[in-house]
Amino acid sequence: MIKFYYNAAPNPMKVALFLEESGLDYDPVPVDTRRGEQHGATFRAINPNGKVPVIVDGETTVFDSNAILLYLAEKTGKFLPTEGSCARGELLSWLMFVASGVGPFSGQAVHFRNFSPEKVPYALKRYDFEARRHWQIVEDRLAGRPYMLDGGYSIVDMSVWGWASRLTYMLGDDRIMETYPNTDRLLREIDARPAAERAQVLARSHAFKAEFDEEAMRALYPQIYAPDPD
Ligand SMILES: N[C@@H](CCC(=O)N[C@@H](CS)C(=O)NCC(=O)O)C(=O)O
Repeated sequence: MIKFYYNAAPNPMKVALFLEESGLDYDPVPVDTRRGEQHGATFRAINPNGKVPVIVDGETTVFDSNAILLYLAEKTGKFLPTEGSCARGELLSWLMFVASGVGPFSGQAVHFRNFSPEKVPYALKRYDFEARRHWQIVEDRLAGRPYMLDGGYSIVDMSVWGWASRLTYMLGDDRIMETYPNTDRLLREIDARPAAERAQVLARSHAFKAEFDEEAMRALYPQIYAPDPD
């Protein structure tokens, strides 16, 4: 059975969605990142990057949410576009666009808006601007097509869904979904799927630490406590 190391954050939730959509048997293992469990030797042995999600499938360990989505889609043959090099090219392009653009810029926008110990106007502006630019590309892609890929609901939509639910918080803008109506439509459609509801039940089934105290800050943002570079 697949072991699934997770918490309730956007990247693990994409994988929870896939596992629930596909009906694969899995054993969820909570990793409380605010308590620093991602830095323990046992967890580091399976993911040297010290982040969730990770899956262990027999002899195979896969870390990074988008790598896991691709691995599981290829393993099951589900939520991939139909065959053909154009479809494959589209899949890889959009999946990597989310992995290397939407995800990191969204994460930094959240960080500099909500967690940075100093308000750095330039960093705030850059990441807010870049996050909005990437989300506008998603929004435009979804204009006139129901899903990110022409072949139907796929792992790219799951990957977008993980972060889309955090847009309001990420950009500090209560009306942001009015700016991105197509993204909002996809988010609501996926939220209403039984698999997404089960993924949310999983997220709530473990009492992850809620407080954002010094232990959590040290675990998640160790650079704050690191010596200044020369
Ligand atoms: N690129 C990675 C990012 C994973 C990631 O940042 N995970 C967060 C939760 S969403 C985490 O484990 N944070 C703990 C930490 O940074 O120490 C992915 O897509 O899986």
